[in-house]
Amino acid sequence: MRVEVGQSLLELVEGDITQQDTEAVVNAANEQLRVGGGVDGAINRAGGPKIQEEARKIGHCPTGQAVITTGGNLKAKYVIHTVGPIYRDGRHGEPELLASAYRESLKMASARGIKSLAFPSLSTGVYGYPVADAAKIALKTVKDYLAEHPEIELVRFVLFGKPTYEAYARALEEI
Ligand code: AR6
Repeated sequence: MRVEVGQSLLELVEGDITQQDTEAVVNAANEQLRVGGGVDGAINRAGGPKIQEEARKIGHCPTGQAVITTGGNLKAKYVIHTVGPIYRDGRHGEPELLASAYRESLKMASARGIKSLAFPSLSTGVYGYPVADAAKIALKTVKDYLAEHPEIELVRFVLFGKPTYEAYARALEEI
């Protein structure tokens, strides 16, 4: 599924974030920037130790912020590491922090002249954010950003498994 937003493209695909040929891929990291499971584990396995070496030097990333490292052996030249919120009940700033994680990743891309990037579904794995809610926030935040930032040509959401893909497809129709 793909839609045009201003001069940019917003794409939804079902697949594996480590296989993307966008200039950057976004990692669903933790504040300590220590290798975990899910997307983080997959990116570090596929990209090799250089990613973690650079991440360790950076050391920390607050929830809702983003940092950048090499893409190591990935096709993507860069990994943008962002930290989504751990979901409690949705009343502890989770929606704002999730939107911020997407926005700060996009701002990092703009600042580095990166024209294409791939996002996973931040916070909806280990961090427990309900997918239907997270999808709306993710897509709205990216759409709003692209409408004002034509320098980003492509944002691709890479959704793991059919249920997640379908949740995003529904959310894109709703917003
Ligand atoms: N490609 C695309 N999506 C994937 C992949 C993949 N290879 N693998 C899993 N997903 P998660 P979070 C999906 O847990 O909730 C780590 O331990 C997954 O099915 O990766 O933000 C970090 O170190 C789910 O839909 O991220 C943190 O401690 C989505 O990606 C913590 O998990 C996000 O799941 C972050 O948790």
